[in-house]
Amino acid sequence: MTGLKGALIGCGFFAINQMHAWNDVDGAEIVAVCDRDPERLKLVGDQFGVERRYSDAETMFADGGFDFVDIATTVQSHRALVEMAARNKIPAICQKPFAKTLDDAKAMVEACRAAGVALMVHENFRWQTPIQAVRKALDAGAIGTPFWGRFSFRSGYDVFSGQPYLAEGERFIIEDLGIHTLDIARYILGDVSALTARTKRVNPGIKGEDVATILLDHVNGATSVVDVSYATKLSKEPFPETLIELDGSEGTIRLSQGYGLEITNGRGTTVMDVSPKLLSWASRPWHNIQESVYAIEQHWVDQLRRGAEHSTSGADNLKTFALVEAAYDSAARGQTIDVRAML
Ligand code: NAD
Ligand code: 89Y
Repeated sequence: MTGLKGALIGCGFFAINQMHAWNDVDGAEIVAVCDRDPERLKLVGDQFGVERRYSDAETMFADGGFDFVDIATTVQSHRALVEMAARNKIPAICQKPFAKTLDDAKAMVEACRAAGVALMVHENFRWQTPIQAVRKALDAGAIGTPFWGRFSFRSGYDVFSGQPYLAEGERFIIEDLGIHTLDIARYILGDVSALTARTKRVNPGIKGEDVATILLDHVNGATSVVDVSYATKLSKEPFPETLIELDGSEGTIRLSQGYGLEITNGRGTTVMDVSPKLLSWASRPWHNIQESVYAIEQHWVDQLRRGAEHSTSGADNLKTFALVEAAYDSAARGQTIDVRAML
């Protein structure tokens, strides 16, 4: 079967990972790149040997010649670019955060549904090797029915040097990083009915919140805590690891710093190393994220070829994005938010 041809919009900091991963993916290649910043366009075009280069997405769509688009811009342009893809009947991948508001996100899902094109959000954290290992252990019934969980990301890593815009927005950690942790909580314990959140800004050099503590009521009756911080200075920096604790009717799972997975149940305790692979182009400590970029891109191609729904389809991601909005709303009003009423 011939490979799919893709076009990438947004040649910034994170797109480098996406382009490396596309080189490794079986069944797809990037044939055109687009960025309104000529320096970034040249850098990515030259580094990855892509001849077709555009400063304007409309012109690229008009020229065509590709089967899907990978939108790697920051959130401000997501709605316009996804709707452009839908108008041109081109399946689209959109980076997180999916949209600026839940209403925008719903409109984007509807535009792609009406156009009959696939839409996947690049919500890659659930594709990380350690997270997949936790999902597999649960599916194998290792701890029975989980009734409680904690999904924790606490770090003092300087994310601002690579992504300076993160210091400038009114919103920071929930929208940027907590969005992944909330998605992992949904992936592991299922959809959420209600949410309560508290936030803080500790770092005086940024505008948004850098600490959030979020309590989730899952539809299946489980309770979990999602706690995220970029103001936590530890002797051994854990970036970018998500740590997980799960208690179930028949045992417990602990995913701890250093990618150790411990499962305790009636048969005793097993300890496994669930470290991500260090891909040829990857570098520590980002390799965990980088491997998941490859995994989600391969999933995009495989499901597109089968005509099957993606794990993080636009429709699925509305349920994660609603948690982001609910968290800000809850923190602002000091109230518990009914998440189901938002969807
Ligand atoms: P960036 O600012 O470095 O790059 C964005 C690029 O898009 C810039 O070069 C800009 O010129 C270009 N651009 C913006 N609007 C455009 C438009 N309408 N047409 C053409 N080009 C346009 O940003 P980044 O750090 O690479 O982040 C991009 C996205 O990736 C963000 O949404 C961020 O949250 C996300 N991200 C995801 C992960 C992950 O693990 N999934 C990790 C880091 C960043
Ligand atoms: O932008 C963020 C993301 O999606 O993963 C980590 C990050 O790069 C910084 O928080």
